[in-house]
Amino acid sequence: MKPFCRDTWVEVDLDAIRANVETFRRHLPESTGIIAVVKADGYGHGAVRVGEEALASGADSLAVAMLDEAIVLREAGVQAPILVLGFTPARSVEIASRLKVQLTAYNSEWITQANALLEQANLESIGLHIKVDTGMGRLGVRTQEELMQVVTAVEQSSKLDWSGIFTHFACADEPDTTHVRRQHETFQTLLQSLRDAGKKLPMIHCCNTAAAIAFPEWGYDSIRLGIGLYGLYPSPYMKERKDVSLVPALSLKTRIAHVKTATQPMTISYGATYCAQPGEQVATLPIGYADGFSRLLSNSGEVLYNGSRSPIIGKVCMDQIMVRLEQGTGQPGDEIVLYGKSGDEEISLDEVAARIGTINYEVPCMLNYRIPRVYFRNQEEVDVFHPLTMKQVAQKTVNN
Ligand code: UAH
Repeated sequence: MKPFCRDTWVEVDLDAIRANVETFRRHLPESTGIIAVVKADGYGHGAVRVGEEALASGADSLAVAMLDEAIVLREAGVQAPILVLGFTPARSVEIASRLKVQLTAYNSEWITQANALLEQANLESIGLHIKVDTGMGRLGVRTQEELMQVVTAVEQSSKLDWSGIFTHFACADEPDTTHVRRQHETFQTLLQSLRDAGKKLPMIHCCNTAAAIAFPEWGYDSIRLGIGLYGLYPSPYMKERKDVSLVPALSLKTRIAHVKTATQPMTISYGATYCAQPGEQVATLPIGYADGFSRLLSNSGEVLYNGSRSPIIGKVCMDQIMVRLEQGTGQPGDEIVLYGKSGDEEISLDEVAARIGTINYEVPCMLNYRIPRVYFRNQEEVDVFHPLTMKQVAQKTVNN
């Protein structure tokens, strides 16, 4: 049975994930580990499959933004260490304990409350990573006093193990390194204050993809590899630097649903913002903004048909778009590449991001549960997961 009915799908190249982990492995000092960041369902690529591939390729552990994402990984059978990078309500520590998931902390009241809940329920202790805010202004302790308070609270608790300390950079992907260097210095000063107070430091980590590329010497015990895992650069500037060569893992494809040739002026889509002229061949494709294909691509984006570009005409609808096939030979069922390569042409996620005025991170994250993820290794399909039906519909080979 065909694993999904509508012919619109994401392809994820697991060999690209592997190659990207190996690239960072070579780029970093040997003593620096890799935490593969698979939050937001692996930046839209599928957290379980990508996480498994990253671990099999040399990553040591996984990180997600919220505990619910860690639950999904555990339920799928992932046994590697998982760290939640974001806020977890204290009431959920019992789940973290049962699933052996590490949490992030930055507040001594939270630590006391979490410890009490674990003691009451007589549960196993959990690992905590202390988050330090050195200039992101998001989560974390900011001063030596706050840090010492939190460390003391963790040390005094019977059910919380101090497993890590980390910070997150705001501007590591920019040519001006003033801000990132200042953040790193603040981090170093705070770490030193702990050493001076006689504390034995746990795992230290601060680099995201951009910092890992630009400052591999700041790797400490581990980096947190997000966007680079997926073969994307954190910014156009980071791409231009050419420090590492990454392989994009994701393509988005569909098949033509309907083809018509205008015999007289023919308006296209809501608002009739485009008028096809006689002779123009118009193809309707089954994807729309409800799939996470941005409406900002209306009358602006392009797709690839047989290796050449075709413009999106008219407004992107909820479930469909129309394109003008310049070759004029399209048939229902013909494959169209929305993101990715066709022949010598490529529509990169960077290109799409630039067109809609965002960053490449957002483009795959927008692709949602309506689109099945098809996984490839050695150019062969090895797995399909359809989030809409929550079904793992096919599994051929998973391990090399
Ligand atoms: C705390 C934290 C994040 O929120 C994200 C990442 C990964 O960033 P990149 O995708 O830029 O590598 C790491 N850490």
